[in-house]
Amino acid sequence: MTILDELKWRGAINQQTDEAGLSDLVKEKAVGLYVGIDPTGDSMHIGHLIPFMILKRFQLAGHKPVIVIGGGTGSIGDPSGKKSERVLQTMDQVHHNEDAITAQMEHLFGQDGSFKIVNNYEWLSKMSLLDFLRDYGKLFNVNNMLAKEVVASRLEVGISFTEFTYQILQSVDFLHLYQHEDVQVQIGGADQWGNITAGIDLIHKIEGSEAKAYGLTIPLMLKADGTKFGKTAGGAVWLDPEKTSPYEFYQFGLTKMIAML
Ligand code: 485
Repeated sequence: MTILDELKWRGAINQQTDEAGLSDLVKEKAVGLYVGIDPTGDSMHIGHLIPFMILKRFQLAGHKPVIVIGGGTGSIGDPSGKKSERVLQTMDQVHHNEDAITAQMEHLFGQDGSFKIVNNYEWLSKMSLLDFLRDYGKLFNVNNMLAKEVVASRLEVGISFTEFTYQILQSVDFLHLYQHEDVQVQIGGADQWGNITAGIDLIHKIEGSEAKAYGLTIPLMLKADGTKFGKTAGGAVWLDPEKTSPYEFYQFGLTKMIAML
């Protein structure tokens, strides 16, 4: 049984870009995989935990996880799953949140060096506007970008050019990690499908259509009553014990999640 069979058995896979290709790859070698998170708060919440626990399962199976802290993308704001435009965070807020999330990741993934944490601020902040437009913008077709569910669902209320470009930035990340960190797989929640597939398309355009890059999404978890998992009457269920006590966290219903973890 491969790690992918196990995840399937757990009901932890929503969509895959190439099931057979990825299944062959994980049998062949230790694969580099990544999950990204934007530092929009100073703690992860329970909704983040599941994709990162799945990344951790790959680590335990001998693969090589990379965690991307989105200092660059977090300063823009992912429109995925948002009904209206986000308010920009100050760069001070972004950097403060990066530190808090990085500490939580170290806690989750351990200190043994079998994973890597990188911050996309490092490469995205160095890209000039002309590089962005010439090297990447030219490879994105606006018609395809408009057709992505995330953008299409915002056309009536409107979307700024800033948020519209978000999918390009996340695609540049996947390409960067493919080229420099030996990453071939991106994992995210179901709302990340459009961003992940945009990244694979970019890799294929730049590295050739035979380049082996794959995407896998995890189902959005809903409570039995159909409402969003991870929210209580008081707000989100945080991993920071100062924000949600271990008692409250347990009460929230860890038992409901055990099969997924
Ligand atoms: O290269 C990347 C840069 C940023 C991101 C991913 C890859 C973050 C991503 N765009 C995003 O917004 N993720 C959400 C976040 O940061 O809160 C959530 C997703 C959820 C799951 C979780 O992150 O909404 O589905 O992927 C880990």
